[in-house]
Amino acid sequence: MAFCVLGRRSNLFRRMASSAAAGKVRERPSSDMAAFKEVFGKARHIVALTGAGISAESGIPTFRGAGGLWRKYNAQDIATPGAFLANPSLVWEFYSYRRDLVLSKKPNPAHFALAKAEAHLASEGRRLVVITQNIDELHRDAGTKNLLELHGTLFRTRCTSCGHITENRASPICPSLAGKGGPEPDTQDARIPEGELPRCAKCAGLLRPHVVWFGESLDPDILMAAQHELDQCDLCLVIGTSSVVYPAAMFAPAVADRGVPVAEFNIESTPGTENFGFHFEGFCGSTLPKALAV
Ligand code: BJW
Ligand code: ZN
Repeated sequence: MAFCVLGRRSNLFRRMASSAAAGKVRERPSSDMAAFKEVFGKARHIVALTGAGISAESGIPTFRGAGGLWRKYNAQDIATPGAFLANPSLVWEFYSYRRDLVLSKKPNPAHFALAKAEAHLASEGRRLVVITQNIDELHRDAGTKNLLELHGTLFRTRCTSCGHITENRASPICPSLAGKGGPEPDTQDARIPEGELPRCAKCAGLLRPHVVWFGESLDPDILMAAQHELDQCDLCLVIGTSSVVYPAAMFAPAVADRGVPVAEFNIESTPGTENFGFHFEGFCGSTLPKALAV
């Protein structure tokens, strides 16, 4: 699987390099909604690849761009295995804060548009599946059933000793993290003793959020399932992602590479845009329900 993904990436880079070398000018992506709707009306297997931008209108911060989490926090200090090893208290404060924030938020019209489209298409023997990089579970809350969560979820923990994975929506997740808010950036203080951080009910080991940090591999079963959907799809929607984090960043360009229509919904262009046939600029809470309305 890893070989297949890496192979696709190098093919993509080769294709980009060779068209640049040949001086080929790519057509700008179309923003013709009627043309998109014609493609959507005929598609039988649709993959929607989503990122933090789809939850922005629910009040959940994105990572990059104005107000993004990585503007305030250094990802290396807070979203890597090394960061957790060095200061589990800081990392837990960050995730506890985000759990509490997300628990107070609801899906928005973009999440609901995908869930509604999935149900409608299913009634016609067609398929829509959401592959999300988000860990906020708002797609589930909106009613999406065909869902692959590439980067895990805020509401599962994994034991660093025995590997046991548990659903957990408690707020606070443990008494020592009650009402702490987000950690101050660039601070190493306020260390909660490890014994007072979330612990495993089975073996008392230190728990960690069941999410995928930088430098960690994605769950191979989820990655394989995502690859299967991408291989089968005849339309791909790319919604609210900056398309800079791998392996997700190469999914849609690889689909476009085999001639399948790809439509991007974003408030701005991304490094992926030039590979795609459609680009709808604007808040996806407005553009997506229009695009998927039947
Ligand atoms: C709107 C909107 C509105 C706003 N409407 N739009 C190949 C090349 C180079 C590097 C690598 C590589 N392969 C692997 C790497 C390393 C690394 C990586 O990709 N680094 C890059 C940054 C360069 N990848 C990994 O480490 C991955 N692991 C892996 O590949 O394992 C094998 C391996 C390891 C090491 C080396 C080689 C191979 C794991 C990545 C895990 C990412 N984890 C995070 C944190 C998860 C937990 C958490 O949430 O805390 O996942 S980082 C963060 O970025 C989070 C997101 O899921 C992810 C993507 O962000 P996303 O969703 O795109 O959000 P933003 O904020 O970037 O963009 C929002 C977009 O919305 C913007 O475009 C806005 O314009 C738009 N928007 N409002 C529409 N209303
Ligand atoms: Zn355990």
